[in-house]
Amino acid sequence: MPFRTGLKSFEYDHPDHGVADFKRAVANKLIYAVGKDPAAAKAEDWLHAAQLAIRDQLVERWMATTRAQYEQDVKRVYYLSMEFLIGRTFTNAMLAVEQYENMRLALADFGVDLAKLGELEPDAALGNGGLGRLAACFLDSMATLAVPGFGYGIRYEYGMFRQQIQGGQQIETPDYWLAHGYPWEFQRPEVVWRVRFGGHVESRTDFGSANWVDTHDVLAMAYDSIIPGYGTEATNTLRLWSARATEEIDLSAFNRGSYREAVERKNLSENVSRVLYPDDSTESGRELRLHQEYFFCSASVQDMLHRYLRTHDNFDKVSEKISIHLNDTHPVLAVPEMMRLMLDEHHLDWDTAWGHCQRIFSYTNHTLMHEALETWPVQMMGRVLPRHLQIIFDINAKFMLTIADEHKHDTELMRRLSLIDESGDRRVRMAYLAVLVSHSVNGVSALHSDLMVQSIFADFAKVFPNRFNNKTNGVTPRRWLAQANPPLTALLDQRLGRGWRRDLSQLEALKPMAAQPAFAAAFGRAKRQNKQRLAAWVKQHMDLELNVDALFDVQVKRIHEYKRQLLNLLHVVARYQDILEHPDADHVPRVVIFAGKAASAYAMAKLVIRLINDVATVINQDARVAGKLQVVFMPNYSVSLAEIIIPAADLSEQISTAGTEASGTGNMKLALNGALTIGTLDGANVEMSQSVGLDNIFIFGQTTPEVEALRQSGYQPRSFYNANARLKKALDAIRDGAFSHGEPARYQQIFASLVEWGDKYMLLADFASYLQTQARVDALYRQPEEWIRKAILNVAGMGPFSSDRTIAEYADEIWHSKPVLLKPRQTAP
Ligand code: B1H
Repeated sequence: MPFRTGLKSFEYDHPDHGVADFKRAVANKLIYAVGKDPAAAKAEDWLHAAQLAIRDQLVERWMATTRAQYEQDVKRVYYLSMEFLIGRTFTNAMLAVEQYENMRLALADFGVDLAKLGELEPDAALGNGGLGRLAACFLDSMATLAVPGFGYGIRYEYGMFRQQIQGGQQIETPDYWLAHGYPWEFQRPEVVWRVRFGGHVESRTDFGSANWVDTHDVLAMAYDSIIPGYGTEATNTLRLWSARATEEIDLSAFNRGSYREAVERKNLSENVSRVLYPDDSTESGRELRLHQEYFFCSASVQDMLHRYLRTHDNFDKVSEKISIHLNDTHPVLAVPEMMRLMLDEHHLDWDTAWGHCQRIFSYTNHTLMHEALETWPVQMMGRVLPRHLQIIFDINAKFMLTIADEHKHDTELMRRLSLIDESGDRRVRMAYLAVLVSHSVNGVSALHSDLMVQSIFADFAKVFPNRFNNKTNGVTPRRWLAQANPPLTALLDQRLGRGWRRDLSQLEALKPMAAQPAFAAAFGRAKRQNKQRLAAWVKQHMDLELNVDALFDVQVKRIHEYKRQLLNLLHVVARYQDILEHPDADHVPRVVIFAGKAASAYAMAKLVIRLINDVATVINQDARVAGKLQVVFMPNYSVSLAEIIIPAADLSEQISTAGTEASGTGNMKLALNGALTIGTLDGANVEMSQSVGLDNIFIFGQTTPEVEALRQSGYQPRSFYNANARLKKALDAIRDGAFSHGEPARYQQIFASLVEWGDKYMLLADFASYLQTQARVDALYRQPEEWIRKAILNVAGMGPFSSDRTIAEYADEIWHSKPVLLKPRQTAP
């Protein structure tokens, strides 16, 4: 409840926008908030002061948006995600409120370079890869479209680990991103929810309420960050939960004289939000992870029900006012938690509560890979969340009854659909619970959504045919073009105006310009500037001089066997061997750039990183290929590094085995920045090829049905190895230690996994097609005008891949939410 003061007037300084206003604001922040004498201030102090000055610009809008949401009693959309890969905020916020230039000039008057300050800001890396970055792009688009969207997640103390390369190998070091504080967040010590674990259940009635007692409790404290929309007043909230011990120290232990025990218990509770699990596309299944998932689901659901009940005195309208979107299965515990609160705390009956849940929840599936599908041992869940396990059993019992009824007691079907996997140790299938509760289940590209209903959810699709749909992913053009690529942005603004930032379909107007020599030349100059910026980074951080005339061939993403960095590397090795064999031939110069992290426990992925680095060392030191081939592994791939690499790419490698990459979003970012794609018909590559036209993209390799057929017929990788001399030569060099002098056996496992152990992702089957297509890439690069024309047509075709389009579809077709209406901005509140 607000604190009534009886105040008559309340005046505060509205932040102004001019250069002089910014100078004053930054000076005041430096003195009064940072507490630094300008004579002693370090770059970080100026950054902090400037961030606070920009933050002031957002706060008024934020309050106005929140007020309008209450006044209009809007339907709120809660986006629940274990990951939000935000990256840096400072430049993004300045661009959102169109104050970059004013801030630059203001700081310049103090002798401070804004561009340099921006690079000091640490990334908020609270995510692994595509799934987490998608959540961040969605926050940006929800705000920009004035969707009343709230992100809910975990405020990890340690985000994605930092990757160092030592002796060619990945070393993980902790990312303590909060070391200097995080100026974009507001701690809300008064917004605290009790989250309970363990204990046992008393006085339970079937499908009714129960008493959950003797629990160990942890507190969830809210931290709010402001998410500004672009070109709108609308400003949303990302609320992240931080774990706190229930009592600062356990007084009873303290009084027993066991101070250490008391402190340890506090530490254990607070471990819940300590660290992000660094496993992309694989499920780790650890008990702490279960704690994390429940911790943030419980706090979020309690929080949103509390907000609802502030303005409603019963649950009748709950599904008209609340939509909860599950970003993969990681937040599925929100479902039994919602049921528990409705049954046990608010005493609704089962059918009413379940009905509300079915209207409230929707779910996105992000992967078909078996090892990523979350299941929790019944035994573990019973120990950690006994009440929730009961609720899940009750949900399942009702479901099984209906299936038995409607399908003539088909026990085989019931076994397949059950929320409990009864083979081996019993496990809860979280994806099935998500599908069962949700009124909408979507995949993230057309291909993925088709495969989803044909494979992992085939039985559910028969039972609930109307529940499944597609929402192809997108990326925010604000960060991935306007912010990351200033030279191209300037050119687009000059030719198209500035409207593409909010309506990316306007890029289509570039199509006729692709053939204009003046435009093409300017486009080429912008690309070259970005390549020079990347080369400067590599020079500074890796002491390597890149040939900027070379084709920049880029593969940046998590290191995973299914993404086939090794296929790329086989091409690199074959190319190297070809240059050595034909030294006088006319080779198109290339710089092959890799970046990405391997999950810390994923030995094969780490070995791939080491091989890339070993190959790079050999090739970069070999004078015979100087100027013709260079290989770079850029360490510590992150959102901010992506912003440097992506605008500089000529060629985008999207080469996963068909049917394995759910969508990809890097593919969209690279094409949006004028890279041509070499890729398989996988994920969103399929739709990208339709949008840019097959003449403007390099598609190769087996299609999904071909992959399937080859697998069925008994794939023999060795026959491909024996049949292709270039493939054999490249693989033999790796096996025999050409890149691991002194330790010839180092890469035998890699050879074996491909040639002897079945080559799960069929690199060898696609190698020939990949090499032929790489030769077509070279041929096109010899015709710079044709290359640029196609690059422009790629940018022109990226309109549909804005996350604004994606979010508009979610809002219309899944959430049924309406934008919040905001009064035009006034100077007084
Ligand atoms: C994607 C994940 C993922 N799919 C488990 N699945 C995780 C699975 O910590 N875990 O346990 C973390 C992440 N991430 C990616 O989602 C897909 O591979 C991409 O193809 C897709 O573009 C992206 C966004 O939809």
